[in-house]
Amino acid sequence: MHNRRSFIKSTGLATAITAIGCNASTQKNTSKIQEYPKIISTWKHLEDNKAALDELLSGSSVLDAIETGIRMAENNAEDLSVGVGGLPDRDGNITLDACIMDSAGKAGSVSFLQGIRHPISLARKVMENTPHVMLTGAGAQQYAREIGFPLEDLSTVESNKAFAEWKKKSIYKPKINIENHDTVGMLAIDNNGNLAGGCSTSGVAYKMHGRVGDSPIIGAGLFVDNDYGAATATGMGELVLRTLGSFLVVELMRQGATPAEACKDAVMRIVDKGNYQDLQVGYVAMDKQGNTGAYSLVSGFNYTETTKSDSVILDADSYLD
Ligand code: SD4
Repeated sequence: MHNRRSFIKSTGLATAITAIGCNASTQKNTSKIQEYPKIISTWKHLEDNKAALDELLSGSSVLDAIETGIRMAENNAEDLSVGVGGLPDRDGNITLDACIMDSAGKAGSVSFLQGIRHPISLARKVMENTPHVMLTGAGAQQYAREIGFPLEDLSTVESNKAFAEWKKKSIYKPKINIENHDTVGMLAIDNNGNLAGGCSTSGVAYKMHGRVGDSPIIGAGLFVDNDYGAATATGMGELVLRTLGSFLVVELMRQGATPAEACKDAVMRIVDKGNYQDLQVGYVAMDKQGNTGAYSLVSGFNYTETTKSDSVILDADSYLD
């Protein structure tokens, strides 16, 4: 299980896919300069990472790169846990959560948002154009409408079909490696070593109406401290919320842990508290030098790392097989 990595060919990337010679679990948090710029994201987001990297390479800011990459994931109707085509709650409503953080430590977030295609962009507007960090529900939608975001039906044939199928039995037992994954948490570092991050999701499928997970909560689904590093989470949000996981990962890096060690320690914090049976949580992290790492509760979590020379999907080490 340990040190397992898989390299999956990207059809969407012009760059050749090659194995990089470092291992997430053995990277050291040293001053070694990694290849800049770099994008890392939860799950298989090759094309979204590439969009983010291209944005950076065109001269845009690291925050623009994050917004661009995540907007691409939100637009992808085949991704059943982000944006358009996201799986609904148990009443059939698609409700979206997202947050964003920049290099200056500013943060913006929206939660329990309906009918808005790009929650990440709205989170950025909250961060940049309001005195607040977080808007939720009808208020978030009202703000989106006021600043010109269109109201849209985000359901698709696929998401409606999946919901109709689920309603036949209405059993709520989230299986995150199987039906609820693809939530995008993305971290980026630019040529100057500046970090930014974002996270966007439709949340756990068939949740209670009004349920909000970790993804829009600063410190839970995402945390960026430009002096030390950044982290983002995926999986069963309740476990991440109870341990303020992404803040914990960054704090552990601040205390000297490598990204991989910090992700592992944050997962072990969940294990120590118990009540994690049959649930998944995965963390990815990047330090100020661009070193990266990941760890998950259960095997099956993978993440995507993209530089100018490589784009690879990596299997995270895990506590349970
Ligand atoms: C949530 N953390 O709403 C999200 C779900 C997720 O991949 O990450 N799915 O709890």
